[in-house]
Amino acid sequence: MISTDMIREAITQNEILSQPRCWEACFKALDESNQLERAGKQLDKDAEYLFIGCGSSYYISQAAAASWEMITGSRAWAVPASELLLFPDLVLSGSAKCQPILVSRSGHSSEVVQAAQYLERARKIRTLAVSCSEHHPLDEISASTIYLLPADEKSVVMTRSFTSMLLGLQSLAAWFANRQEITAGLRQLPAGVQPILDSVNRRIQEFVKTRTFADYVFLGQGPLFGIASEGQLKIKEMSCSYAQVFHTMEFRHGPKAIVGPETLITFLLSETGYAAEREVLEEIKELGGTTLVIANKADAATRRKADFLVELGLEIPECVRLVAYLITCQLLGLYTGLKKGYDIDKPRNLARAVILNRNGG
Ligand code: F1P
Repeated sequence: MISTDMIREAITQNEILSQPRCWEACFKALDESNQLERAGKQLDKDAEYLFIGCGSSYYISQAAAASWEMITGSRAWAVPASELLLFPDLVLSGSAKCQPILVSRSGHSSEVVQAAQYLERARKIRTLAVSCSEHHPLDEISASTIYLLPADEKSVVMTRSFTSMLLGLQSLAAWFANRQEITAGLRQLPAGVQPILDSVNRRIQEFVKTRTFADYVFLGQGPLFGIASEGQLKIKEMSCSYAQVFHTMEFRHGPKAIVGPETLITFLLSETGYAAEREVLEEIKELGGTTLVIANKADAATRRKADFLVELGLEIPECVRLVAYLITCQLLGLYTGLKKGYDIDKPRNLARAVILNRNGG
């Protein structure tokens, strides 16, 4: 059971709950340091944007690439650093000028550092890095780095560093494309998300206390697929539970075979694909699955099919709402891990960064 001692001591919990304040501090630091303008001036309107990372930072890259394309109209895609290292021609096949953006909380992950070395030295391609710390191998190699220092964290698993680096990249896209309504929307997030965080933090503890699941599925489409991917990773990292991610509509094509009351299916419903994604929700509920639904606005049909509903109600552009969807997934992972008696601050088998020795072991 969740003992008050364990909750009081979990650094990771405090860092999850600190996010709105942390985002405020990151926006202030970006403004005062003029980093967006300095980095933005180096970017090329005709380039294609390749986002690269590992683990949670790869999932940031997925959500950032989708956001970048929605905000700037420039082609953008994401790959894990290993894919660039092992199949460089597959990744860099396009003819257009490629602008790589490397994402790493620590700046020490060997695969990301090797990817920067390969791009800068072997391919003579200038890279931009994004990190929550300074003075590390990645910022020594990359042509320039955007720092989100207020978002650095003690926890092993990435929480506020994830949301803050994604907001930093969305802010850069908005600056680069001169989309002031996006910048305005981003700056409304801290105040808009705080009450959601407070209510979900209370409600989800009760939900986790009263329910036990054998496995977890996270579903999302478009820019929400990267967020759903991070959701499944948080459950794995913080509670050592079995979790999977799919595009919502893909879940029908076979994976729905696993549905039962002991399976918790988390739907990150988009606005763009709402009607089609809700039909999957209705079908999965008919099959007897337990459903957790996060949506900006929920209609009566969705309310009827949700065992746990989070309605964000944020009056800001869709692609700016991504981080608000992730909070619930982070808290679900935290309280499920505490319920199973895990020390969230020392997740099993994990370190803050994956550092490989010379021969890659
Ligand atoms: C990336 C990462 C984390 C993961 C674990 C190991 O680190 O894969 O996403 O949770 O902590 O490191 P980084 O390159 O962003 O520092």
